[in-house]
Amino acid sequence: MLIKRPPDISSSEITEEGVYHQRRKFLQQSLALGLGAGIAAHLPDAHAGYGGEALTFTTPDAYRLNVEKTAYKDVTTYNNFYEFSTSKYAPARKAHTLRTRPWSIRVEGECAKPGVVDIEDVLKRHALEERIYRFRCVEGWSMVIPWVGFSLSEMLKQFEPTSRAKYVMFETLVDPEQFPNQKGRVLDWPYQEGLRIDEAMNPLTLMAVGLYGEVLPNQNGAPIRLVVPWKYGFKSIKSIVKIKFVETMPKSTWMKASSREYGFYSNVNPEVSHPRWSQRRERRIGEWGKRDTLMFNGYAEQVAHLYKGMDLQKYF
Ligand SMILES: Nc1nc2c(c(=O)[nH]1)N[C@H]1C(S)=C(S)[C@@H](COP(=O)(O)O)O[C@H]1N2
Ligand SMILES: [Mo]
Repeated sequence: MLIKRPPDISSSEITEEGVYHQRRKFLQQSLALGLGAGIAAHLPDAHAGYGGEALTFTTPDAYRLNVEKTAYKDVTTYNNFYEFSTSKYAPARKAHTLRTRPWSIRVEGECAKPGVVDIEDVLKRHALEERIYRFRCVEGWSMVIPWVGFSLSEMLKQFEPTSRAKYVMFETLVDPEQFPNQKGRVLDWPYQEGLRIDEAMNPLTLMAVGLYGEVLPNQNGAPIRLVVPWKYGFKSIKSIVKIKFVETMPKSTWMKASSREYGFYSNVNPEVSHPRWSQRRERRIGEWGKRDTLMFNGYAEQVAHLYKGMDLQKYF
């Protein structure tokens, strides 16, 4: 069961601006409907009210990024999800064909306890946290998104990876009935991604099941997707059905599509340009100008040590 958490009344952050307007709008609409008295008790809490099922979670201070969040509407209508379309505006319209229940994830490979886990059990097992992460696409746009989820490491540990588990591979569901664009061959399905085991075990690496306090909209990768905030958006694979511990570096879908353009690491790095897009600057969706892209997308303190001594021009 997913229950709404108690109202969050931290009001000091500029990020609460949008919420304030949302609450005021709700209040005005309610008054217009003549609901009047007792309305205060029914105000949506700081993160609910977008129409999805509300989640219960805590908001650790460590992940309260004090920058303005990208509007919910932009986060949920400007999406890369090639299983639906190569157009960024189409997934929001088309994603209703994805059925997110029942849903399970097969975990296999180099681990002592492989198995199939049901999404409901995953949700019961892991306490959810809200984490506001910068999210940057290789194409040069970025967003700030309040995700809800748990550290991937918490989930992986339970399968007891062996010492041969040097990498982790992820796969998205294949079902052309639910993902109409899988009838074509724009990418080599299933969509696959990979992380080195220490990247996968870094606490920042998130298994997201929600955003803005509610379950993930289908177009954002429901029911469960990866979010790796120091890597370009395409590493954050959606609608995951398989996780495999492997000994050798897996090839991601994008490496297979163009190994010249997409490397395994894909760390956000203003110094290393993509053949078609400079990575020096980025446009935050909803803003006019461009801002400088930060090393590791602003997460250097947490992850730079993972790449110590590596030539990041070579291992891009
Ligand atoms: N299965 C799957 N996962 C995917 C993609 C995709 O096409 N299919 N696109 C990737 C890219 S390029 C980006 S930028 C992000 C977009 O996530 P968002 O729509 O939640 O912003 O998802 C990534 N994960
Ligand atoms: Mo992307």
